[in-house]
Amino acid sequence: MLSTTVTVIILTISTLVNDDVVKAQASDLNWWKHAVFYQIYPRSFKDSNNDGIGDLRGIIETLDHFPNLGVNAVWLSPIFKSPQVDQGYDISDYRDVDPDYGTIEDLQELIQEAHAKGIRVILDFVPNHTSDKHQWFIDSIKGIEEYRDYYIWANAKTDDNGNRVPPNNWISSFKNSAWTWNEERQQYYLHQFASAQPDLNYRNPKVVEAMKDVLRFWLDQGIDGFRIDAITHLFEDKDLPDEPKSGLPGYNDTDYEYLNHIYTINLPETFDMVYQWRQLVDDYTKQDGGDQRVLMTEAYSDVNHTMLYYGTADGRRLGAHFTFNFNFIKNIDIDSTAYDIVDNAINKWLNAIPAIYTRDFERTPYQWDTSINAGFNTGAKPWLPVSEKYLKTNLQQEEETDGSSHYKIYQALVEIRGSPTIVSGDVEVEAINENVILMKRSYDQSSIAVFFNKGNEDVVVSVNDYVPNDNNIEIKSINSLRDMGSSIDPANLNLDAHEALVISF
Ligand SMILES: [Ca+2]
Ligand SMILES: [Ca+2]
Repeated sequence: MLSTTVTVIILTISTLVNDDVVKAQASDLNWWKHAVFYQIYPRSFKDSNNDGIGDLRGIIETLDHFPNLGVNAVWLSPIFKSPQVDQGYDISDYRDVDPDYGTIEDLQELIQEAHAKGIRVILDFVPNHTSDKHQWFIDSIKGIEEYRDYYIWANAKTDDNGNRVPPNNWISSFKNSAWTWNEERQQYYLHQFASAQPDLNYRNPKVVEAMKDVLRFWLDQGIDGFRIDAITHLFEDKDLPDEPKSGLPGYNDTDYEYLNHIYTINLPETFDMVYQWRQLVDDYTKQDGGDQRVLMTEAYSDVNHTMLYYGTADGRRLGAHFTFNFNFIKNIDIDSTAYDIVDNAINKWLNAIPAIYTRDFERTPYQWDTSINAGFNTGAKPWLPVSEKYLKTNLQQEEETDGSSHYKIYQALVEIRGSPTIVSGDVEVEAINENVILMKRSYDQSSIAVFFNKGNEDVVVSVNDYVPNDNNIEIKSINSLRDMGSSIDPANLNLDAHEALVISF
């Protein structure tokens, strides 16, 4: 786990030209290049009114946690009004906060208080689909002129037996047909996700404008940017052609993987829309002044497509400020060798562009301290059970312990990440052997290197080519038995199983 943390932190550092550091100090247009982002899952973070569900006031109460940790920006998973069919990614009102989380006034207060503490606030933007409870969809079903073409409606086809069938073979990411019949409208509507999440029709200029208005609405509330959800699915081929079979073994015709999604993901129009949104936030920043508002995209795509989300290859049009790198998750697993990790995940990415990447794996309530329900609330049954480990594993314990803790290691990593060597240094990534990975950054006579042994056995390696005899251990993983401030012997570096070290020289 810790070695993962080390990798992620070090790789989050942009390969900035040196001038950027100077510029960043003079102007906050570049703040996002150096910031550490923290994803908050509001439902599980802190429950202020003891109803079992984390909420915005809970986040307000705990804001000091972030500067203490070294975090400068928080991204909130969706907090908008939603029937919660898909964890809030099914939005029934883009301009209001779900009562589970509080009110729009709470959000305004959260933004103000966060800004006062130097923390930026990023909201989730879910443009591909609304909830089927959104008024737009209700009016679209009724055929009300303004909203009739807000969604992707198509007539049924008839099979050889005279049965009604969907207009094509497209499959939802959540399995089965991507089309659901609507009795009232007597047509099918498209949903690339759940049937309760009808896809918006971005070929309708009214939809494009309405969603741009949503972005402006939140910018007017003072937020610092958006993380755009499920962007790859925005546009579909307007002629609705059948998709070819993928030929992948082990899937049947109800599985998403059964088809090769050439007509439903990464269409050129989708990239164009991201460029339009980037123009919108840039124009807003220019007109309103203040710091750069940012766009981040989530795109489960190959590197070439992912790069297009940053902008056109000729650089004439800009896209997202950064895109999450899912190669860390998709291209490697626990059995990957150091060579696999360097080749498949790190270099593929560094050869393109590095970006900030965070991800939470746990949705159970946050473990603050040893009080009831780990301090998530004052005793009401939380919406998900609190981990039984909380008496031993909680923030307070990790902060107050005299020994090492993941919290302290994370803090130290965030701090070292701000050093000029890490911010501006040249980067070198090597697999020393099957299990040992080296990442090194050098800038102006100083270097910082990270070694970690991902293997289950201890190992001895020679790293003379990378590290001089005169070196200092700055940070060590929680399992490491070394003394802080001691040095390693580069001719004979003995790394325990899963040991990770950050060394300066
Ligand atoms: Ca609550
Ligand atoms: Ca779509």
